Amino acid sequence: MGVLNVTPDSFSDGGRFLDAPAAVEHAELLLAEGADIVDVGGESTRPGAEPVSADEEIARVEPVLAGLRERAPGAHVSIDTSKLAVARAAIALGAELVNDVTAFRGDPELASLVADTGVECCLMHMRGEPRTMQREPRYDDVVEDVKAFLAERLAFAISQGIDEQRVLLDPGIGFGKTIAHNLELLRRLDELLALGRPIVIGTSRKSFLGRLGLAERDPDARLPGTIATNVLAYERGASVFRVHDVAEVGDALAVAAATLRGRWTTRSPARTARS
Ligand code: HH2
Repeated sequence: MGVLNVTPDSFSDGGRFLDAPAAVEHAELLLAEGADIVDVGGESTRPGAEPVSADEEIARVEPVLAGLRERAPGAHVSIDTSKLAVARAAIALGAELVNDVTAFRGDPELASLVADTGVECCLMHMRGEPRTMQREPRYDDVVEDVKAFLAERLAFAISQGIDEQRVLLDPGIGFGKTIAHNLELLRRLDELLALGRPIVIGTSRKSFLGRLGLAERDPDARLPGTIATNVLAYERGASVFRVHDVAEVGDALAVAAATLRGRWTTRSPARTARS
C-alpha cells in the first residue's frame, strides 16, 4: 500500500503533493514501483495535528481521485479518512477501501456506508486522538489491549452489516504508543493473527525509527528502519504494508518471501545494477 498524502502538514511528505497533478503523478510512480493499493489522505494524523473540515478534506482529495481514475483506471485506491462525507465522495470517484484510523469511532455512520457500498475497510487502533495521543500513553499489556480493541471494532463492523471478509485490521504503530509499545507490538504481531483478518502495518518513516538508530534522521532518511520493521512484520504474518518507499520496501519483502516461503521470480541480470 503506497502512501499519498494530499496535505500541507503530513510529517514526512506534507506539502509535496497538494498540487493535484503532482499527486497523481506520484500515485502513478507508486503503482509503477509495485504498489497494489494507493492510500490517498487529505488530513494529517501526525501527533499534535489539528483536524480539518470535511469540505477542506474533500477539496484536497477529489481532484486527485478524479485524476487517478483517468490516468490509472484499474488502480485499487484507498481513502484514508474518518469522515462520512469524505468517504462518500471518494467512493463515488472509485475508492474501494476506507482506511479509518479511528475504526468507526470518529463517525459511526461510516460503517453503514461501507456496508451499503460493499467496499473494504481497514480498522486501526489509536489511543485517544491525534492532538493528544502521545501524552503519556499507558497500557496493561499493549498487545492484549490492542487485540481486544480490534476484536470489539471488528464485531461492531459486522453488526453494522459489513462482510467480515472485507475487513482489515491494523495495530496503529505510533498512534498513542511509546517506542517500547511500538516495538512490543511488532515483536508480538503474530498474536493478532488470531483475530482471523489480514493485518496491515504502518511503520513507514515514523519518528520512533529515527530514535533507535545511531543518528537522528529526517523522515525521508528513515528507510533502513522502515525496511527492517516491514520485514519483521512480514515474518510475523502481516500482509499489507503501508509505506512511502514502495520500490525499496517491495524489494526487501521479495527477498524475505523468497527466504521464508521459498517463493521468488528472478529478474534478468542485465536489469540489475549490481549482481
Ligand atoms: N499511519 C498514518 C496514517 N494513516 N493508516 C493505517 N491504516 N495505518 C497507519 O499506520 C497509518 C495510517 C500516519 O502516517 P502518514 O500518512 O505518513 O502521515 P500523516 O498522518 O502525517 O499524513
